[in-house]
Amino acid sequence: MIPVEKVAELFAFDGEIRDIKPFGCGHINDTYCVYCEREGKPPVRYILQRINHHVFKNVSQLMENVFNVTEYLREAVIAEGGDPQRECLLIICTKRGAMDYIDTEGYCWRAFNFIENAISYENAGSGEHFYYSGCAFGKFQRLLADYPSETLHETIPNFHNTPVRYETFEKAVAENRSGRAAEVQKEIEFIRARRPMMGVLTDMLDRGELPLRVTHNDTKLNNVMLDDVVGKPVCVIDLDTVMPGLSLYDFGDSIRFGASTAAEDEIDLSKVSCDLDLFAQYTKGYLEECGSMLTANEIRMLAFSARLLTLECGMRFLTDHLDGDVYFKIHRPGHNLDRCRTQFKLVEDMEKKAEQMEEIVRRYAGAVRHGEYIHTVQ
Ligand code: ADP
Ligand code: GN1
Ligand code: MG
Repeated sequence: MIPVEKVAELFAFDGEIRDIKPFGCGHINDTYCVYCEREGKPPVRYILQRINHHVFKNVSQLMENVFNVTEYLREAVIAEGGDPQRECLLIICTKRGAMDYIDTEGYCWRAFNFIENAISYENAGSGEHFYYSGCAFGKFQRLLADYPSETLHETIPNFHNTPVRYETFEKAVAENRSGRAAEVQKEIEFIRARRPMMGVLTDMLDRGELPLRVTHNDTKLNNVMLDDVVGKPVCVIDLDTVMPGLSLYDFGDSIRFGASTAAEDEIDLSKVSCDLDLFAQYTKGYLEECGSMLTANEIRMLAFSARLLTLECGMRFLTDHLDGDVYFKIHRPGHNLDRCRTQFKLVEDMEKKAEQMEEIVRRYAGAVRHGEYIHTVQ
């Protein structure tokens, strides 16, 4: 790998680079924090990332999406009286004025402003973080409501097309590249038993029952920065998968990660369940921000989307386990299988709690309709 120090020198950072450290817990890109000292001014930090081009095959299209969306969001934040320095990602160009740098090994590097005085959480804690995360992604949906979705590139085709993900999974079982298929028969059967639910959202989209919107598609709790003092949302990050999609993909994916009582890779499955209070917190925050623009069908499918997106993610982890761990970063043997098992435990729990989840959605959707909760978070 090209030394990160050499790459950092090529970017138009303000000041002298003093330190560079690996940063964050993402499963895809390599992220670094670059510390710079400036004369007569406080030090400044930047985020420098090496994009995983095995995952994102067309990085120039990806960067075009990120540039266009961040510029659009900046205008929208300004129009609402927000602070664009903190509430938007800003691409820091190279000294030659390019948005990214392709190294001699073909890797694409790009840099952003560091969102200061803010934290990206790995778990929902008391629930307040998760409420604010719901506000953040709801606001993201609302601010991008009029963005022309057809102008965005599909950075990963069929990213949340669950039936296509299922085909890829069956191919991985048949090819069995890692030789692990025999050991995971129970998990394979778990997926096959849920075949009928996989096409529900894509079929509704095809029938015109759900609108195509601009969506984030990777709405993990750690992809939103919350203020480190008051906890309120500051900025949505990790915009690599912003594409046309369903609002339900964003809602469901947030719940699968943030409403779990345990980490995504917890080994003790007795600790894993879907916390209904956390589910309620997120639902409340999300609907406060964008509930009034969602259709009745979108609202009706919110609880279902949590089950579907959790199943889909577990299926993706199992596919990668079968393929020999080529997609998600792993930090121990069997890591993807551990992640898959937590997802399936969550799916089972959500199936049991389906009616209560529906009831929670109805409660907060009703509040939106009665005008109690429109855009209360400043
Ligand atoms: P990945 O696609 O690998 O998840 P992310 O873009 O989410 O990469 O970055 C990984 C982590 O780095 C985030 O979860 C967050 O903690 C941190 N991070 C990313 N961008 C910024 C930023 N602009 N300011 C502060 N922290 C950031
Ligand atoms: C990846 O990049 P990160 O860690 O935020 C993945 C998501 C998965 C998630 C599971 C581009 O997200 O789709 O839901 O891991 N991102 C991509 O934790 O595949
Ligand atoms: Mg991320």
